[in-house]
Amino acid sequence: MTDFAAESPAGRGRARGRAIPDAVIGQLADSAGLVGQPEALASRLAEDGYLFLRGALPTKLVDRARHGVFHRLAAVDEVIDPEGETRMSGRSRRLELAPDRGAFWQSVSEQPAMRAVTHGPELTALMSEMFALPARPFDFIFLRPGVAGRYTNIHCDKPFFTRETQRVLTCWIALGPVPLERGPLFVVEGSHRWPDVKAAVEGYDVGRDRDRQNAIADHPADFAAARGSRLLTTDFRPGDLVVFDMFLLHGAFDNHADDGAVRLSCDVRFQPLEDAVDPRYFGPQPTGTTGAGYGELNGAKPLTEDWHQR
Ligand SMILES: O=C(O)CCC(=O)C(=O)O
Repeated sequence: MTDFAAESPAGRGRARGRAIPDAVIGQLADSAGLVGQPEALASRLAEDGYLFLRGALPTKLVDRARHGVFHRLAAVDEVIDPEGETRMSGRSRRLELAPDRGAFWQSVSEQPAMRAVTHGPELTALMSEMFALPARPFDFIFLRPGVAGRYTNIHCDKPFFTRETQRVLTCWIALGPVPLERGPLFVVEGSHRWPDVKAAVEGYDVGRDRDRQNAIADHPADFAAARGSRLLTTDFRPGDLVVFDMFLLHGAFDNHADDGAVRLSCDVRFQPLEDAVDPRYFGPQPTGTTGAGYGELNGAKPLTEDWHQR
């Protein structure tokens, strides 16, 4: 694996305002060369807990989706230059023009150009390779525009998505450029094998067990250092994918781009077509994890609201 620090000036990755030291940051291993070899993909996924596929989706497809989303955000005055170097405007008319937050966010998330990415034949074919079975995407997706200061705390996905089947994979998609300054996804190297992580989420269902806490509040750099692990990431380009299992710990760095650039990604889960589905995440009006539908997502909040994903 390339040493990320050797390629990248120190301090480009930050979490909660603090630069991530070189010793705990590393480059995701690119498995794009394994596409078309289902057995090799499955064994790399089992080994590493993730697959990073550089350039897995056609740039044109992803560009259309990004432009579609940013046009909707421009229409509520939150971003400027939706087809160029999209930046936050610092203003919002979202709640005045579209008072139903959930309905607005569902219409942005499920617009045809987005569905062409998340539910199109390219991604479904890839994910079917991972399962070595016909696969289907969850209808409910997590579209994430990230403006300055936003980040995601470390957590794993099992407590959200495995009520009906354990055979679920998350697919995180860079819908635009997400270099280190814009708060990319990171995964905690080797964490899918840690017995205490597995034990902590055993039997835990975020939708039912409201008194439990999934996110790890520790600073990601301290957490990785204490475990002798690293935070693996990259300078993502549009169309790059990371697929990961339900136990792998992950989060996202701060968007600290000094030009106000908005980071755009989405994450969508896949499962085998033959497995039972969790009705919360499927159908024309999915209720989502808590029952609030698309309104429960951070993306449903105006970009000017101060929040981060705990
Ligand atoms: O993109 C992010 O900020 C977090 C992504 C995430 O938590 C996921 O894909 O499960």
